[in-house]
Amino acid sequence: MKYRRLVAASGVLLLVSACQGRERPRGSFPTDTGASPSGDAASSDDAWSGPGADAEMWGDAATPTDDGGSDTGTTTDAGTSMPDSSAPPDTSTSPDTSVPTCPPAPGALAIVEVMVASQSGTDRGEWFEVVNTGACTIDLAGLEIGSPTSDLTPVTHSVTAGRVSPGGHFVFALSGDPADNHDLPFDYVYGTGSRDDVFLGNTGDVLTIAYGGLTLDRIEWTDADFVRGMSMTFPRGASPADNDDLGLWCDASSVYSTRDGVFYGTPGAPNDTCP
Ligand SMILES: [Ca+2]
Repeated sequence: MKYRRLVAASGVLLLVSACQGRERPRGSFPTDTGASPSGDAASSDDAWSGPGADAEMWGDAATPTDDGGSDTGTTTDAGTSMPDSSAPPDTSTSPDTSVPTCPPAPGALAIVEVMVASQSGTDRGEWFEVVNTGACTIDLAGLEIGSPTSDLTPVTHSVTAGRVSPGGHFVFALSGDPADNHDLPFDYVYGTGSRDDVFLGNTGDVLTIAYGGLTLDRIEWTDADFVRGMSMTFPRGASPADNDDLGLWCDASSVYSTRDGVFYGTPGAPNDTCP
């Protein structure tokens, strides 16, 4: 399916609070009632909602396991193509701290894959992937992941550590537990296991990555824009600068896990192509 209603944009001022000042609603945690991985899109929101507020820091949840980058990527800016399958695989297992880094910057980091809902019920199998489209290894510390609750309360997580080399893919996971994320290969965990986590809403939501108050990329979807168990995928070979072109996105076709279901996507690897 195409994602004509998705929105990706850069260069937009992010109007969300820093983690220290964040307030979260307390309330219900709706149960998903949507379709199976082979069926229709999800029909309910898994984001928390309700009145009240509770501030909580997020940094302790970060568990980087891999720098996720590839030192062999060939892209140099957002206007070039994503790495394709002919590129050498990402074999990095730990950050090389001797490599000079750049901070996240507009045009150098793009959201290219999003698993809004991996399954029905309480779902902690959500994840998303970014690609470094610049020429410099990016130090992801300080990157802010943002997604509001269903009542539009801002929720952010400030990334504590992580590096992604030029052309490299980097996977942010809600959960680092293989039983929750279906054996997902990931680079960083942004969830804490609490209801205050950043959740990707199933009835429609927005995901942003920002740095220094500037939004670097933004993806918006509705319940009609994804299939449960399949990531929304920006196709390999297309320019991330074109991820505003909603017709270019599609459902992933590669299977990355069969643990407790069948899950489609290419976490940490070049994306599938689209029909
Ligand atoms: Ca991928």
